[in-house]
Amino acid sequence: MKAAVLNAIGDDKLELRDDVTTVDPGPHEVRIRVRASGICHSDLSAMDGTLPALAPGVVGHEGAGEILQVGSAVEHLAPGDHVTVSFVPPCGSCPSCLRGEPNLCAVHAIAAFSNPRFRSGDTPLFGYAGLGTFAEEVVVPAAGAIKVDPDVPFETAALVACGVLTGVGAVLNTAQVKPGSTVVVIGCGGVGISVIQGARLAGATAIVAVDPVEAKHGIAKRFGATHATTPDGLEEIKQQVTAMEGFDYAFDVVGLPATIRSAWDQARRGGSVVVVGAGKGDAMVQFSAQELFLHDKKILGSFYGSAHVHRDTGRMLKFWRAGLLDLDGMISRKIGFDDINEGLGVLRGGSTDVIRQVVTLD
Ligand code: CXF
Ligand code: ZN
Repeated sequence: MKAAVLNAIGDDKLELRDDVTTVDPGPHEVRIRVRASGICHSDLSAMDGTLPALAPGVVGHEGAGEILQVGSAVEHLAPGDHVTVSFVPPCGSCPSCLRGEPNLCAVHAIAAFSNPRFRSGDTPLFGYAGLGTFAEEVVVPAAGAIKVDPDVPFETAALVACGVLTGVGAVLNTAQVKPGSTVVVIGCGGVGISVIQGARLAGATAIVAVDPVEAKHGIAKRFGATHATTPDGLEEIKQQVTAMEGFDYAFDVVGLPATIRSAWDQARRGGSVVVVGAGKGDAMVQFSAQELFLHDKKILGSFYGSAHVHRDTGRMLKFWRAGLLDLDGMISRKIGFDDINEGLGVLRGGSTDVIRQVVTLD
């Protein structure tokens, strides 16, 4: 089958191969025919070493498709079921799962670092984040396949698997934004736009979108931002919107020390600073010992939108059906397998009008 292979960390291109195979599904695994895969910034972060990944491997972690085969112990899924895939399949019995934090379950996520589920000839290939959705088929733990209604387009479902759960989940689950709040969102890519949509859904009355690319401002407003600015104009808008008190919630959706620090500076005393952006392991952010206590701000990390993937995937799709989340409008480009490198280049270049590109694998 076809798969896009990252041969070495640091490569800026994937090798498009047609000789890749998957392992056979074990008793608790399923084989999925991938039908759509979003291109997420974390795929670039895997390639350039910002986020941990193993090479050689198949990239892509935001996908949806159809079940082809189920392992002998899998009872809740059957061939033909439509599913999204999760990069954190909840095991259901570890301390994180038992305390109601299945997004933090490390059981399958760690196993993925020692179990390559693809091969090319004699070479084992790892699936990025336990997935590898830039391939025609994947084999994943059954707990990481989430059934969706068959009328949901695969492209729409794919977006939920990473960007939408991460962004909307950060608002509804992590921050629990209250109606009437003021919100600032730093970074207007696919996840930032999901945060903006989540804030609108939660009833925020002011949503300020911040992005250095001015062409993103109109896009952000289309998804619910009430104001949009480059970083330079942010102080002035903060003054207008919050009378200089600062925002109730400040979301960093970039993951750089400067943007995380800016989120801190934009939050009011007692407000919440939510770190959604996936930053580097060695990038440090500075806070003074005094401001940490004096400002009483809550710094909240948000991994995978603090989501319960089996609860929240259906919840996001209900919002979509009710017209409360515009998922289809987030798909700016549909491209084929052969265009994956071009799509990665478009994302890397910070293209002005692209929210999400989706690779269709029919
Ligand atoms: C990432 C987090 C690290 C693993 C891959 C996905 N989140 C969003 O893109
Ligand atoms: Zn992602």
